[in-house]
Amino acid sequence: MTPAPPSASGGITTPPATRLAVVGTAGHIDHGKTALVRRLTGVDTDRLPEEKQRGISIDLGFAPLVTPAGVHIGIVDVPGHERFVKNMLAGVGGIDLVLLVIAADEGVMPQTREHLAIVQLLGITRGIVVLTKSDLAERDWMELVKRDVRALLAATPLAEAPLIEFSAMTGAGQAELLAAIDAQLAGVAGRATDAPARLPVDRVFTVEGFGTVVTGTLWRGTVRSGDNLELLPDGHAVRVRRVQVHGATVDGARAGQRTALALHGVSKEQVARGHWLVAPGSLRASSVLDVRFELLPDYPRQWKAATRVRFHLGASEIIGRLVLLEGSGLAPGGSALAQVRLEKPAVPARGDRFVIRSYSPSRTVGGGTVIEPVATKRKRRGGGLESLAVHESGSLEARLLERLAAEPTLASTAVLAKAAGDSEAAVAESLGRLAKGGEIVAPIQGRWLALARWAAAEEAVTREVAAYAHKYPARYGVPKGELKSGLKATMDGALFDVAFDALLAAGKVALRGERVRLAGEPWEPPAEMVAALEKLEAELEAAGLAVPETAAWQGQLGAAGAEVLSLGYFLGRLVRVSQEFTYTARQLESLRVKLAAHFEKKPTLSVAEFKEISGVSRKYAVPLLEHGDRVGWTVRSGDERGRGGRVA
Ligand SMILES: Nc1nc2c(ncn2[C@@H]2O[C@H](COP(=O)(O)OP(=O)(O)OP(=O)(O)O)[C@@H](O)[C@H]2O)c(=O)[nH]1
Ligand SMILES: [Mg+2]
Repeated sequence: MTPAPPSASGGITTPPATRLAVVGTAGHIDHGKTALVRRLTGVDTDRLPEEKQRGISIDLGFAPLVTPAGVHIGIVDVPGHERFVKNMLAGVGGIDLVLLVIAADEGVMPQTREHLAIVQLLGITRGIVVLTKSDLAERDWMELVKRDVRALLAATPLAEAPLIEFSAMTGAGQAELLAAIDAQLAGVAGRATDAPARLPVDRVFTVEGFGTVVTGTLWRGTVRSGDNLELLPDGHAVRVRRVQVHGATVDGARAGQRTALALHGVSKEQVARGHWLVAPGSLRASSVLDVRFELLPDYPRQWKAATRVRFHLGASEIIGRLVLLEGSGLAPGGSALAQVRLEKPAVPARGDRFVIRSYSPSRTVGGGTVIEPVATKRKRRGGGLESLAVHESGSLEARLLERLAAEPTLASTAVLAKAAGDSEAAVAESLGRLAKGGEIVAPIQGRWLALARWAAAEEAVTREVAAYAHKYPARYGVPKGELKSGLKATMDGALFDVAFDALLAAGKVALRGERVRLAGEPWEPPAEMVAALEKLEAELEAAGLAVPETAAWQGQLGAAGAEVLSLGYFLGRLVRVSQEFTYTARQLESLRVKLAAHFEKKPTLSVAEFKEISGVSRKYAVPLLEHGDRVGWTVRSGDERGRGGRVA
């Protein structure tokens, strides 16, 4: 990225008709990958001083190329040294086509095999074998090497890949190679430019006047200057200050382009290779993933059930454990459902391909596909694998149904789309079909629920209400808050609320005060409790309005008395006027009548007048007046009170 003032911006987004592709090199050290790229593009991708000095590539290099057919290509040149396979992995993730470079004078070598394995594990199916340094090979030898290569590729998706003889020295084979690239790319489908943006960061640096700049291959979507993006896994909000594609400032970049983005909102220190820039909210960081793991056929022994590994996804390398969910081990060449548990979060999406390398020594041993990007820790052979199998290969509808059945609460279309790794439109359509088929409940407040969950929730609420009535026959029913918190383990608050409201609306439960009872089950307070309540009322009334403080007598009631008290409150026969005082409803009613009479004569009421009317001291007058304000007998203004609406 060459520094340029913002005014130099104003380049245009690559026209939609322009075909784009990312092409990567692969192959053993010193086999001529960088020389090939230089021959095709004129760009020397070995830019580090150490690379120049040692004559090898260490990190990724990038160069643009427009093919004879007009495809705009970003070439990613990778290092071949076995110590830098991790750098190779950081660049090869998003490529459409691989150039497997094999020096004709040396033939197939260890990193030829390892890079080929990686390409295969990442699901890259388009490739060209470039037999380079053809100027150094005799014809017979060349034929031998070709036979070797064919044997190597036989069981791979590259079995039919063209073999092109090439020399970076003489330029021989260049036209054939370019033609082969065009032929291979002819079948490449354009990437989803309308999907949420996703870019694995493979380089970070600063440019004077523009601050932090990151580069990467835009895997999907579009990025324009001014866009807000999210930097994951840390979750920083950033804004794009400037977009460049191959050194030229443009208004926007689209999927399939090598992209450099100048960012607002993060320092260089906050970004590293392996991070991701994504459309805000489109992906989540996750340390536990359910996957299909494939072990390479040349792995020397049985794979152990839980093994420390290096997990490579996008440009990230994260240490973790690969735990088989089925079987006690895995034979070379086999595959199994497995769980990846990472020491730091990755940013996976459903369907992503990843590579697994052994922890030490680092060696490519396998890879696989992400099934559940955000998973919870599972027990080995702990069951639930049928569900995982549905998520692996079921239809979108089957997967949505499976997810809703496991979802303890209502889920929005957006959340389900994210989990399914599909577009919201497609997910909404499938959900609509499921609802029509009666398999899920039509959306409640825009959120969905499996029918089984819904039935279970209603059943649980009903059961709890009945159990409470059975346990406490003297009480009308369970307080709603207690019911909700008692069911917390089975359903969250949102689900409880909708299930409860539905039961209420359907007339299956009745609500009186804050207590809930099954509808149609008559309730009468037991006669002995009513008698005890009457006695308590009589005691309170005996004191006139100067009742004893509640705390003074409440403690002496005992368990049965406490029940009577709460029955009195529930029936409204006792009223807690303040923290200190409880009155009977009859006492308050006669007070209300007196107040009504007062207001017939005078529109206002002072504390002194109230004391006179009620015959109590200030200690009682104040809480009684405040009670009057609350229930609408009086309306307070300053020290005076006017007539409330409920005193007539
Ligand atoms: N004679 C001849 N020499 C070549 C050719 N291509 C590359 N070389 C030489 O081979 C050496 C290695 O070439 P590079 O292009 O650096 O090899 P590389 O594959 O990029 O190596 P790494 O990136 O370190 O894996 C250099 O000295 C090149 O000049 C070729 O076609 N003919
Ligand atoms: Mg090189």
